[in-house]
Amino acid sequence: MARMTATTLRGATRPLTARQVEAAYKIAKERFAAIGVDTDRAVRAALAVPISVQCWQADDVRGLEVVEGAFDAGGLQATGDYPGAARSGDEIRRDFDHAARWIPGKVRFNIHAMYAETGGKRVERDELEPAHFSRWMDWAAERRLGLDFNPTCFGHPMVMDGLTLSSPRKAVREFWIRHCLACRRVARHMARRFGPCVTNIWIPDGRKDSTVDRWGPRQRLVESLDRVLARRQPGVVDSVESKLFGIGCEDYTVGSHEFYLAYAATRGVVVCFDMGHFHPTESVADKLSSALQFVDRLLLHVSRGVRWDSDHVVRATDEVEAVCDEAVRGKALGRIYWAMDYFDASINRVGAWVIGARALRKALLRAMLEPWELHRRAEYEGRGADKLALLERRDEMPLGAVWDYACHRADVPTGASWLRDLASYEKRVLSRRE
Ligand code: RNT
Ligand code: ZN
Repeated sequence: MARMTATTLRGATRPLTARQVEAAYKIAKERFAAIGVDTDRAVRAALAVPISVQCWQADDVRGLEVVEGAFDAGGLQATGDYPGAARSGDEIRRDFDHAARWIPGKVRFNIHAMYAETGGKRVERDELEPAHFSRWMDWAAERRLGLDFNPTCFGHPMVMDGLTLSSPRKAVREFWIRHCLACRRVARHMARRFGPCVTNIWIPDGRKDSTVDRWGPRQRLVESLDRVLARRQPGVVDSVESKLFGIGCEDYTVGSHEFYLAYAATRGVVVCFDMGHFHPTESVADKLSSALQFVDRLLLHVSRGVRWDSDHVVRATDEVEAVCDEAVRGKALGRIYWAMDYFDASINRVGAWVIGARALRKALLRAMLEPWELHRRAEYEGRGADKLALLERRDEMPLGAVWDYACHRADVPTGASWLRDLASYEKRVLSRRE
């Protein structure tokens, strides 16, 4: 039995030859062409969508700051104790260099203020400067990666009574305003070097139980955000992210969905939808065609909540496929920033990155292979049965062959063949970390 398993795994991770990939693609291409879909175009378009990969998957959102004591993580919880978490910027970069070889298409890298490298010196968050991120920038320049950057308004002693920008204490609010302003200066610097830098503000502010003042914190948050965003910074793509609840903030989240959607629409900034930040039965996909009537652009934090905002590794689930479908159907790709946001400490973390990025890319490709006009016509002509049958048909089309071809074109391994390399990286590098 054990031998059987080993043999099967070896089969599953055997790389396809170029010949095999191309032969299967040729057939797939014809089948898609018959329903009016140009697979070459879809592959090109799917590989061109930038996906921003989150640095915080590498180290369970610990960050690199020189700090004393432990702080409340602001409701973020990486669970699991799989060995190999990165312990320094160098280790995160090394891990990502490895992961990047298995991720097809255009990628960016997403860092947080808490990943400042200050040479062992303690630097307060409101005093951060571009120089504290120069190692990230030099690395990104060498790899030709774009960079995104976020203020870190959690995991810090200035989070008082669970509040930051909405705190009733002036000193607390001012500290976080200064932090966000400092981050926008860093982002501006990054934008100068690498082009537009998405700078997303998420705060943990909320209350655990039976909140009686739901107004004050929201009024203060409007004022604080207005101060942070008063002056546009060239190249900085400002964005605000809502949440439904957090651990310890079950009753009230200051920055709710309605709050930020209205804020973004009235202030002309980008709104971020994190797929784990809504009620589990709520469709994030359905929000695209509503929000984009009123805001110019969206940031999507692609995540996978399991029962709660658990930040599981992204897979090509129905929800992710639906979001991609909606983006493509609405011809809205140029108005959406794609970023991944999860952190799983219970599996190989490099693998976690690769699985999520490949799954999202595959879902984008799938969306681009939809014969949408055909489906739409059935809908408008009242042929409901045709529409359902055609949608069912979609899953019978050879997406896998086109996906393999896309990987092959992007010069990354097909199928699960990268798992062999992952095992060797784990053995040589990750398992040696304490
Ligand atoms: C938290 C938000 C936020 C963070 C990252 C680290 O619930 O999703 O985006 O996950 O910024
Ligand atoms: Zn998020």
